[in-house]
Amino acid sequence: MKTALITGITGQDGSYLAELLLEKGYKVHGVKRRASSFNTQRIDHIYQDQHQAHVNFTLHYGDLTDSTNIIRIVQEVQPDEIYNLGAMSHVKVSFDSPEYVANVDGIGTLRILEAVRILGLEKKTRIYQASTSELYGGLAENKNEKGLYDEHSPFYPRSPYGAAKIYGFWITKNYREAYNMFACNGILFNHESPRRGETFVTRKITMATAAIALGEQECLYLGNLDAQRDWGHAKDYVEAMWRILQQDVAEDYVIAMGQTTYVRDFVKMAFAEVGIDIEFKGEGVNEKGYVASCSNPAHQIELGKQVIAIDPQYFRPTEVDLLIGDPTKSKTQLGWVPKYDLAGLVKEMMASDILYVKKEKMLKEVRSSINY
Ligand code: NDP
Ligand code: GDR
Repeated sequence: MKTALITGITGQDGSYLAELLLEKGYKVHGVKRRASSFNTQRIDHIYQDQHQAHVNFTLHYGDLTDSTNIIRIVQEVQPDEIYNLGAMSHVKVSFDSPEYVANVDGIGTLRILEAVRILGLEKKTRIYQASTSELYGGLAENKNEKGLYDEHSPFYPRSPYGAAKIYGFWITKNYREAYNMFACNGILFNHESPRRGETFVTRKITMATAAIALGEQECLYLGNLDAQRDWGHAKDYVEAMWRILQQDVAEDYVIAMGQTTYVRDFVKMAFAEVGIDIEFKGEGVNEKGYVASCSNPAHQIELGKQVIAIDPQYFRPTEVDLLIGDPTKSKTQLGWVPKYDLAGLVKEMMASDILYVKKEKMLKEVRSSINY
């Protein structure tokens, strides 16, 4: 039975990866941060009573900014595999807390690598580092001959998040070369799911679409609708992470769908799931007041009502305009085959958020009917 340690286990990817590894018979340990309110919603369904006879899922309090804590956890767990998914992962927020993001996403990666080295586990422990398509920065001239970003494309990060992650990328590669450690980067393009954080654009859109369709919200405020992203499903992407660590040789891999979509088209796809056609109107894309209107009134929306508006607070000081990855290496070398396409992803996210909004609506009604 293999033992895995996952940092960022309470996040979107951590939760799916924990499920996958438990299915494969691993003992799974996760690092969770102490918070003043519950932060384990995504993994509560797999939590086990620690008093049971056979416990194969254990959580440890910890933080990637705390070296001694990381060393102690690695020593206690003696993992065969570490998946370093913990990060301050929001690109826009990284402009507000650049030093913190450098500490967690950059130096945090070093702390994991050093813990393994200090404890003499270089031969035993394989390390997966959660690298990102944000490293490329979306520069058109850096794409390959197919017009995609691959493992050889140059990097040009466009945010404090990207800059911190580029340190994580190179220090992982350096420890592989310097100390012969099995340490790999997965350069993952955007991946989403019903468990995606509510402030990332896809989830923000699916939650708001459900709320608007059910009469619980008037309007959805977004930033740059002209950005293009290569979106996949997080369930497929955690499978790729695992495959990367099962290879004979440690290497870096791009994980992507190879197709890119405008944010505005994601909006249209989400609204189409609830039978609403969105028509975008307006001259400049990024001007305040740029409108989208509903031309096919379903549910409680009247014809022509503005349901999308631009709010410049969501623009980034420097933006990554277009991302599209080349999954050739991961498909041929890892045998990775994604099960979801974008349409399936949007369908699943919408179905889940409709249910979520309905539940919240019911709870609100019940609460307001109770006389405390
Ligand atoms: P999430 O934001 O959903 O999860 C991030 C996780 O990191 C959470 O468990 C969070 O804990 C934890 N975390 C944050 N700060 C710290 C810290 N100081 N110490 C320890 N843990 C911390 O991200 P995803 O699951 O979407 O992404 C997983 C990883 O993959 C991240 O490193 C991200 O940067 C990277 N990535 C993600 C992509 C995507 O499209 N999803 C694409 C490419 C890379 P808490 O729950 O307490 O906040
Ligand atoms: P991204 O994801 O920055 O690509 O990083 P996000 O969903 O935040 O943004 C995607 C694009 O949508 C545009 N956008 C908006 N974004 C947000 N969050 N909110 C809005 O209202 C909005 N309106 C338009 C953005 O400008 C951007 O162009 C994600 C994270 O998971 C990173 O951790 C990961 O490394 C990368 O994906 C790959």
